[in-house]
Amino acid sequence: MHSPIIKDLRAYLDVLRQDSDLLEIDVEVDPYLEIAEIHRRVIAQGGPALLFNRVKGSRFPVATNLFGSYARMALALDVSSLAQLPERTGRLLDFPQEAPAPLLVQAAPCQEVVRQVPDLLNFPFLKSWPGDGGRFITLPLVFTLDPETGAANCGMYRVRILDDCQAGIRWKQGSGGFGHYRKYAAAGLRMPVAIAVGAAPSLTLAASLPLPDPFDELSFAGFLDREPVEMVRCLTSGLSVPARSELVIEGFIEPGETCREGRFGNHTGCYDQGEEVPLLRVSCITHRRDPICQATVVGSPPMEDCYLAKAAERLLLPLSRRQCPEIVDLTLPMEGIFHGCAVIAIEKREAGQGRRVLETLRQSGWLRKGKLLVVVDATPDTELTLSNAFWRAINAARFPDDLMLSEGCLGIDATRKLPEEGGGEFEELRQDPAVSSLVQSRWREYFPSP
Ligand SMILES: Cc1cc2nc3c(=O)[nH]c(=O)nc-3n(C[C@H](O)[C@H](O)[C@H](O)COP(=O)(O)O)c2cc1C
Ligand SMILES: [Mn+2]
Repeated sequence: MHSPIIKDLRAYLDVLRQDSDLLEIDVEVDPYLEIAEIHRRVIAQGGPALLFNRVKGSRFPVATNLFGSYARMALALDVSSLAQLPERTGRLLDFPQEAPAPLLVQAAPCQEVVRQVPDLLNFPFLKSWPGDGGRFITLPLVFTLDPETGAANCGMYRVRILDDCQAGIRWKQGSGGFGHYRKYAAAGLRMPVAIAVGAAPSLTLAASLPLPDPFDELSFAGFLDREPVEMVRCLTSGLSVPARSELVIEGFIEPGETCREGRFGNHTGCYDQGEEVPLLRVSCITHRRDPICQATVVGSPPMEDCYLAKAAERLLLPLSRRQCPEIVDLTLPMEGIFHGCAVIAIEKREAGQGRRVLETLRQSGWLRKGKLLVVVDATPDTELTLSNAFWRAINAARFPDDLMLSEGCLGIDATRKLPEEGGGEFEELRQDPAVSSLVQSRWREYFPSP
């Protein structure tokens, strides 16, 4: 017994509408800065998802802030709370065969309209900050293939619009897209790329997840949806894209061709200066008859991407538990921008365990690039909050003994130290149960109601 599956962006918009968590704005707004500023103010007030129906210079609407709260992130993944997510990935780890392979279909909504002559500038992509180099696709699903194995990758890498038929793709070193790109470049081959905009929430989230092998984004999204993702062949390349997406940009990267992509106002609160990135030459654009362009605005936290990160945190926790079974919970502070910072609560039983967890997490897995990793003791019956973790950490860590400084990362073993680690005895503060129940039963005597 499940609610209907959210198969695409518009199905999700309907769910938001029913939940009265979508605000439609019908006056004309400008995709240059104005939409971003409205979005920023709404998210700061904990406001609803936004659908801008009349966007200056384009026939197509823009949807933003669709994931910008805990409630919406849960709604998007069809759970009543994000706390239910670890169980879902736990199940996937136990039964990987339950992740359905994507399904290739013949006819697709995303190909209702075909534009042989690319006209990127007719679409309402946003410029968010005054110093941004131009307009960007901020929630793109970038599809590539490994030229050696044929394996597909879907990653979220921002795309800079250069003109009607050219764009820059900024996939960082270490990302799936970059790995593919390097292989095409080394072989001197042109690289097909397809960019989907506006897809089912499960797919959008999967594109942003640092999923380790052997999980791929499409099967993972299919697993979350309990249904295979429907894919369709691109018209100008051998790639496949989600059939129910709103808009697809197909193109190629010619060997050696790059462009400058920045500047871009980022979640550090400052502009990325931008770098030389591969140049995408668009071969065609396809879309639904009435495509809705999903976008987000990046800036100082908490912004919408922070809630994607919180969902990622819950979904990836079981992976860390596989690495280190003593891990009970972990939390990624929003200020750490995704996995920049993690507080990891462990059940400590033996000397050196805190340091070993740090070493393991640094070696491999989705937290390996964290800048600040803090291991604390798990507190039974209390949720791992930042305040709680900070209190534990600042009191239990000994400096510099518990610091582990390595290239790019500060690890802190803030677990309480056992006697063999040079620590003292410790005993949790706990009231005498007899006194506790006495006070409980006499409460009315101390504070009689008037
Ligand atoms: C809103 C948003 C924007 C992002 N922008 C970029 C980006 O421009 N470049 C990049 O390499 N990663 C970016 N990421 C992070 C990647 O999506 C993330 O690392 C993901 O794991 C990439 O998929 P991959 O593991 O298949 O490479 C962004 C994530 C989000 C949520
Ligand atoms: Mn990947």
